[in-house]
Amino acid sequence: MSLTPVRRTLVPVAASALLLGLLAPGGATAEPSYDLYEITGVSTAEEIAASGVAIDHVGEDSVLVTGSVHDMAELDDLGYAAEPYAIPETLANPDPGYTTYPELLEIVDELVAANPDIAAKEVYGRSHEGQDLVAVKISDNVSVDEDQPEVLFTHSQHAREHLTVEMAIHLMRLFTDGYGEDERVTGLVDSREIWILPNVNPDGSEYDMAGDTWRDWRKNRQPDEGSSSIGTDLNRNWAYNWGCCNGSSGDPSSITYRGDSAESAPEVRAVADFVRSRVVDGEQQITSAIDFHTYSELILWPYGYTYDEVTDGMNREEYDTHRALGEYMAEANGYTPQQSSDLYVTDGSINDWLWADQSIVNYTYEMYPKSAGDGGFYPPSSVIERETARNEEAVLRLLDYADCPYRIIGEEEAYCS
Ligand code: 0X9
Ligand code: CA
Ligand code: ZN
Repeated sequence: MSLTPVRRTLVPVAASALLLGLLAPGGATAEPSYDLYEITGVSTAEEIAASGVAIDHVGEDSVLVTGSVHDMAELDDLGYAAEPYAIPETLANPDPGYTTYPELLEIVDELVAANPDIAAKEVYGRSHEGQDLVAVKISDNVSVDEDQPEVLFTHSQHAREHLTVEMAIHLMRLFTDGYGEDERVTGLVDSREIWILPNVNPDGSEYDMAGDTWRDWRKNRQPDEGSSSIGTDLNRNWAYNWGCCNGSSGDPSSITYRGDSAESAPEVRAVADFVRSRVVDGEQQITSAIDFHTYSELILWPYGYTYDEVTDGMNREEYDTHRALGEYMAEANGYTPQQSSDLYVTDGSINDWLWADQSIVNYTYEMYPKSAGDGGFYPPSSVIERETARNEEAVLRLLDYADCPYRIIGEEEAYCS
């Protein structure tokens, strides 16, 4: 992984903050604003992540972070000099090639109407602002809860990671268009029950797209009691080892704020309830999952809260299964496979909860691009088709193994009989 930022058409920093819509008119901010910074001369993000900033990218000798002025002061105290980093001006405006939430809901309704035998929509909850949270089930006999291995795809926990919503749309079309056309896809749709949650943070996405410029928003849009700050980082709000290990912030103004308590974000509670609802006769039906993020082109597996491979609730075979399947998928899409804590420690992430609480073999995909110079969180929409199609084979490999992920290390007898 190397960081070679393309410093073409950089805009002055103050102007860039304005361009990104981070400063309110007159400079008064109702809530803290977050800016992009680069810290050079470091190659690990440990201490930096623990300070409460969000790590955007870990390069060979520099780290890109998003945080508030307050976060930066804390980093300064720790001895890290962060320099403002401006994204190319051409990438600062919302790109209409990305799908808005209302457009997504329309696409889902059309897709379900066109494929009523294999696709169904379920409203599994409401966002903080009251929007429908939707899941799409794809399987044969879709209206029946058959005894088939289930696979979960979650998208867009982080608002600004819009490419992940496009990934969901691509997958929904792959499974419905491919049904009856492509033998492998047909077999998988017939033998598995696929759940796609195409945008688990619609309030955040809408907010990020609603200005004249992208707003670089990460969290949901839930206010915090006793603070003027808005937003909980959904991927720090899950109910396993919540807030345990310096991998999140307790400060509501932080971009990695973990929330008041585990599952305090309605969006997290709703997904967690949905996953719990898939326990039938005491058995979790979902065997495997991917949570899509951007960016850096990585495939990450649990745990994120510790560097240990084998620890509480993760034995050697279980770890080796995660690694082997992660590496097998990475062969298909060219991403870098690693344990998530190798990137930096997080606590309260979906990965750790899905594994520790629900025994679901699961991954975070950090999609395109590899580096900030190719657009960071905001690559042009011209890359959508290529970068979503790129993950088809990797996703199909997960589905192939969904009957028993432990098969990949030859342990199906011990784990799946
Ligand atoms: O920090 C996150 O939540 C994810 N990265 S992102 O840039 N999309 O925000 C990574 C989550 C994976 N877990 C760990 N790296 N521990
Ligand atoms: Ca079925
Ligand atoms: Zn993310």
